[in-house]
Amino acid sequence: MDKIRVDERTALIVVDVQNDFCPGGALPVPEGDRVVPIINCYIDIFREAGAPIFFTRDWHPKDHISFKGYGGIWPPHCVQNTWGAAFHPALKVGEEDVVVSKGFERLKEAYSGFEGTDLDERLRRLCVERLLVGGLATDYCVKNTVLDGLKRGYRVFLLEDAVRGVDVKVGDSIRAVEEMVKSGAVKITLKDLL
Ligand code: VGL
Ligand code: ZN
Repeated sequence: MDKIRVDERTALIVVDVQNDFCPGGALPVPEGDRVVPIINCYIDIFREAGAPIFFTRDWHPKDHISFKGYGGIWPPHCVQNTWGAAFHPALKVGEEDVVVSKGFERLKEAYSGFEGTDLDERLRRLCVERLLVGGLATDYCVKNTVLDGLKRGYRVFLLEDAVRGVDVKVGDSIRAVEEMVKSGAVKITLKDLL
C-alpha cells in the first residue's frame, strides 16, 4: 500500500480516550491505556503537518439512558465534569485541538462521534477528505465513528495499533474490524505514514 502523507485535508480523530475507559475506570477497556503512547505519536505527526486533530469524548448526564438502572447495559461512566470523563492524563490534547462531546442528552445514546454533534460540519469547513481514527472502544465508539465517516463520504483509515475493544462477547472487536473493512475502511499502523 502507498504511504499516507498527512496534510491539512487529513484529520486525526481520537475517540474517547478517557479515564473511565482505561484500567481503574468505571468501564475499563482491557489495555485501554496502551493506546495513549501510540496516539501521541500520531498527534506529533499531525501537529508537525499542521493537520487538524479532533478528540471525541463520551459526556453523559448522571442518569443517562445507557446506564444500568436507567434502561441501559453499562455501568455509569464518563459523567460530565468528573474524573472518569476527563481525558487520560498523558494524552497530548492541545489548545488548538477540537473537543467533540457526545451522548450528553439523557435519552439519547451516541456511540458515533458524528451523532448529535457538529463534527461533520467542522470537518467540511476545513475541507477534510480523509480521517484517521483511533481510540476506544474498537467495537463501540470507534466502529460507529468509522462507519458514519464512511457513510458521509470520507476516506477512513482505522489505526490498528491505536485501538482496543471491550469484547462484551468474545470476538466482538475482531468482528467490528471486519465490518469496518467490509464497509470500506483501510487498516493502517504508524509505519504506513510518510
Ligand atoms: C463506549 C460503551 C459505552 C465507547 C461508550 O466509547 O466505545 N462504549 N459508551
Ligand atoms: Zn457511554
